[in-house]
Amino acid sequence: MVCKVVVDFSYLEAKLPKDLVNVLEIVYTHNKWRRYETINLIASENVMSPLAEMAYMSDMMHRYAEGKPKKRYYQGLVYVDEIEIKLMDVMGDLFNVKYVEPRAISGTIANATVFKVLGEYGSKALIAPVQAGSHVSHTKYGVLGALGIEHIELPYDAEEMNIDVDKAVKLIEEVKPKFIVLGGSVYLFPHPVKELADAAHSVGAKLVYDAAHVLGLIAGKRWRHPIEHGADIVTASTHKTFPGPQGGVIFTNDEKLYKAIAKTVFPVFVSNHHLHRLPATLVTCYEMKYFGEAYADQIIRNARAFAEALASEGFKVLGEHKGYTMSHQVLLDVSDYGGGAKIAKLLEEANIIVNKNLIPKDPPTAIKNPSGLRLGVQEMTRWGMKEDDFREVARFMRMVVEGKDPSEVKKKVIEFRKEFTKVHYTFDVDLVKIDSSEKLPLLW
Ligand code: DSN
Repeated sequence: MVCKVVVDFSYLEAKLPKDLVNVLEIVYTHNKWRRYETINLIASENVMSPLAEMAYMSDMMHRYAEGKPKKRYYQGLVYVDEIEIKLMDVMGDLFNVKYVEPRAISGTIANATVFKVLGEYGSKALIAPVQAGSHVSHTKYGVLGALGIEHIELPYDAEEMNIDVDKAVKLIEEVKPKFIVLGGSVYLFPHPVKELADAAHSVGAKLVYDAAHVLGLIAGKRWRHPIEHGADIVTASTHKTFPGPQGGVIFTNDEKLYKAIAKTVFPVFVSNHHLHRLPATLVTCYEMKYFGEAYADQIIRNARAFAEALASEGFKVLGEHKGYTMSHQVLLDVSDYGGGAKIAKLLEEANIIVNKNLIPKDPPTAIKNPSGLRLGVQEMTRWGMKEDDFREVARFMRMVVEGKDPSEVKKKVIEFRKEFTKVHYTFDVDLVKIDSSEKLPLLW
């Protein structure tokens, strides 16, 4: 696909009200900036391939499909049903699981569904601690709290940067929770699924693993499969290391749990499930079937190389004693440079997009100006970057923290980014050939 299109705004201005053209200009400017001129290191984002985007931009986005395939409350869904059934099959094969529930429209809705199935008002749940990366939906501040389920944190081992297994097993035996939640949003090393699943099952509890961030690494066989290690249910979103459209999904091998999940996602948390994401998710499943291992492999290599390069450039990179990272993420302590809020803003001025993040040494109250930055390599890997390219990104980042004018670094970033305009790890087809002389008013 030809990615860059010259949009003829003077043509649009002649045809449309000015305010409307302004809307299109804002979208166009966003697309140009975020898609082609920035180095995106937000660990929870990615881009779809042009193929998946083509499948996404369909009439299905206008339709309603409450209920399960072939048992809908609306007519007109013959082809939606075909896609949804196929998606459940193909995703089940890709992830080697029996039951796939694709109707959760986000990772948070997937978690809400599962927590409601497993707990009730007043139940207890043991949750990975914030330092070990739990997501807000796992906590008393998010859907867990909204459901009235008691949030009890698992103990943390600062040296291992992970859950303290011995203390966690004791706590599970003592509390006898309804369920335990592992996985999350900020973690470098795999959580101890097997050890805690055994302990959970011995007291009749279920283990839920939130694989939102690592779903693509699991598909590419570069991250321990939570269900193969004893988790009862996996929840995830479909747009981080798994580079599909924004959405959620739930997996299990337990028929009884699956039936309860399917009855809860609709009608409790979702009515319509945003149908256009289903064919795009299916296209992404096929991409991950054929290219997922190579993609996940390069993500892991890039994350390690990036961490090492950042350390060589003088950054405090967390996890050195454990090889820095086993995921797509790298965590920095930038407190010496003025903290995460200040550095994230400066980097944005240089067209390097990151998010400030709490790191284990921070109190939860430091959320507005934590010590850390969370960096993810998955999107830039999809745009084709390799280890040496990430070494260059580390150099750009050093220039910024050492006081070089961010607008000067921005020029270098825009130039550097011109090498990476094609989505990799997908099928090589030209979907649209655009002759720039036609001046098509496309926005991407
Ligand atoms: N907030 C997202 C993240 O950045 O990890 C997850 O929903």
